[in-house]
Amino acid sequence: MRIDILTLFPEMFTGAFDASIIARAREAGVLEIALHNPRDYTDDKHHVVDDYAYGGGPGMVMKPEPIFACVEAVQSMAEPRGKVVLLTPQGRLLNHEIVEELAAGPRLILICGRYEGVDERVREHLVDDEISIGDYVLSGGEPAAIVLADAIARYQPGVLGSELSLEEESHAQGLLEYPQYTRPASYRDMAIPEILLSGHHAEIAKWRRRQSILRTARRRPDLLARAQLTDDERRLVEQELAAD
Ligand code: 6GU
Repeated sequence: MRIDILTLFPEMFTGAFDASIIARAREAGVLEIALHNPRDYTDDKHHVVDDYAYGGGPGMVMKPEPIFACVEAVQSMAEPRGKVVLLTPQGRLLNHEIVEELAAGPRLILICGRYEGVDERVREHLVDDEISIGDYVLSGGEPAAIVLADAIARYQPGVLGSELSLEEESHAQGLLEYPQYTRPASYRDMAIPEILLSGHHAEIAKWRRRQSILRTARRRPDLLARAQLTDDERRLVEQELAAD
């Protein structure tokens, strides 16, 4: 998969993309990430990328011409053209399903919004989708692009150690992950749950499923409503929550 990122601050990405999972995906050749600066697509002497808002008001607005020129140049660099996504707090709230959807395509073009906004014509005539990573405001879309690229990288084949880790982890089944422990089995008088030392794989799987369900019920009831639970599991949740 190829991800092109348009940003006025490409230096914000060094580090994030040169370590851990994303670096591994890039080295393995399953993920290509290219950074592009709309400032390089201006044709005036001062490379101006923003201007005052028509109608007045505080803050600068990103000009349309450098963004259109940059996206069009990037689209002509490779096939297919790729979905154009604007990162903005006004976008669809990012979740597991949206990551899967965006990770499935061979190409994605991300535009990082900056300043107080982006000329509306970019939204209306260039962008296919708008994504937000939460209900708070960042000073720009760059951290959100890093979040999205990281989440997408984990869906590329061969990136994770085991394909099972994807299916097991939080949100894949609509549930939060069960508690994890590693050695030592007892640390400062804090012992791990006995069951994990039993060697009974079926019992351990049952315990983990139960922990996932109860943890989700207590922390994220909104997720549990959509998760696929058996009638027995629904009853378990009712009993346990009643006892809280
Ligand atoms: Cl994608 N951009 C900005 N500027 N702020 C955000 C965001 C994106 N998602 C949440 N807050």
